[in-house]
Amino acid sequence: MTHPLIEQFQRAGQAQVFAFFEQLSPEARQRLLDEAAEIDLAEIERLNRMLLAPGAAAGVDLEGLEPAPYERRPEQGGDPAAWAKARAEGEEALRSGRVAAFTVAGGQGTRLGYDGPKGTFPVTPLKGKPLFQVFAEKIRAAGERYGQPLHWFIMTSHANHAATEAFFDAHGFFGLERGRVHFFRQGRMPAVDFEGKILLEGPGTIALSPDGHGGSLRALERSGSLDLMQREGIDTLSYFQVDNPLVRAVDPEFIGWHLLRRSDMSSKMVPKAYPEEKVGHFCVQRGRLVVIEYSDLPVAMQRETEPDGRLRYIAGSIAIHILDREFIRRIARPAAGGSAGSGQPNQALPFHRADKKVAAIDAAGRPVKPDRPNGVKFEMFVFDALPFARNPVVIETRREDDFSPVKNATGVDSPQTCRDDQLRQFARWVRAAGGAVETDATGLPRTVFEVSPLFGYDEESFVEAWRRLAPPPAVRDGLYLESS
Ligand code: UD2
Repeated sequence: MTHPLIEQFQRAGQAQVFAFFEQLSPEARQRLLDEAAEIDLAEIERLNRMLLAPGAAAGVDLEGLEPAPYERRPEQGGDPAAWAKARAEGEEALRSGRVAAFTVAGGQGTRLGYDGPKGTFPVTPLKGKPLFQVFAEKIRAAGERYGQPLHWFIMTSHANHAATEAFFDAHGFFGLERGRVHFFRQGRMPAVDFEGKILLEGPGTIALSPDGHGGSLRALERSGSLDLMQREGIDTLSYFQVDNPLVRAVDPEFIGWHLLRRSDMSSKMVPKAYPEEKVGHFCVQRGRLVVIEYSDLPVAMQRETEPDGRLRYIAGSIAIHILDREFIRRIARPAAGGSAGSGQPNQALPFHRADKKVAAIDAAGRPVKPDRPNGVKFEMFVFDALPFARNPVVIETRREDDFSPVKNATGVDSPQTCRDDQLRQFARWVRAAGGAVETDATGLPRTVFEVSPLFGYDEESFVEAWRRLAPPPAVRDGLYLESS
């Protein structure tokens, strides 16, 4: 049987994708053709050549790497007036409806071992609210505070799209206006074997997986989200990951720094907690801002210190960014956007190679159960857009205000550490408002209570709401501060 698409695959040396085609039902054939149509064969060939071929560049270019400068917080020696100005600018942008929130939620969450979209995972200490609800309430609260309800874009994957939409539906969109919550799927890439041959998961199924969070830029464009933003007068996107409930989903100071600097893409950093913390490192290379993943920075460099004992590569990336709409368009459509702007000839995000155990079938159609990597997945990272950004700005944030991800089932970055960090934050807020709460030496309260983002979603809004309570409640087990 011939078909133009099958012929294209044959010419590209990928005929094995259709090895079982004749045995498939008509519906299964169509499904396989649809999957195959998603694949850009020229792109796969280029990646095979660049990342797989013998002699392909191994490792990351570390030439001329320097630590990146960043804006210190006022309490760390930064200029209080500059931060106040940024805050005012960000608040004005929120009042004028220029800002939308954006969550990348297409990951597979394998490390957590949770079956279901990660955003549905319960995280809060008392109510067990799922991640999506925490973000929804923060976004709702910010909309109420600035008198302008926000749009929220959520990137899903093929695997979790329907379940994500159904979850929001079942929970009445957590009080958000349906018309302002926009779901779209990210793209997929096929896994290949070490010879660059596309792998099949089954006789009629290609081994496809999400194209990385960097795929969000393409997906925003393809899904029509950028056009929607434009129609709604939104030019600024607040980007965060689905695994981090502590994040200030829309942070006026951060937005303000980004806008005042006329930046294409801005980022938050935290000083690394210890040399080998698993975060990316903000660096400058040949005059451009780059993020070097922990796995790519030699341990000796991760441990390097300045004369005063501080870590040299101290700026850890916690995957919180602000992106300019037209910058996203330029990156998403490198050919069309081209060299306009920063004078870059090619602004497409690079792909990274990850060797993985891929569930696949062999040439005889038998399932292989790999016990070590048998294939390669290709992924894009959103921070690879930074070198293309004009005037990128990195600002410092307090870890305890912005970052406590849920990644692993136990140990570091687990539901337990995240729950404790939420409780510490609530306790700090109560104290800042003049209330009493008993804690241990790490600031962890001895009582389990919870603050809804609708009551207070940062220290300032919490203190205002607390002071309106007459009299303020005693902090005890089971206390839930719900709305102001
Ligand atoms: C990421 C960063 C790391 C640090 C850390 C902070 C990379 C390579 N590393 O590490 O430097 O900032 O986060 O928490 O990014 N996702 C998608 N689609 C995909 C893949 C991922 O939407 O195809 C989402 C995923 O749902 C999650 C986020 O991206 O919200 C992070 O993904 P991850 O868990 O793979 O990143 P991680 O922990 O390796």
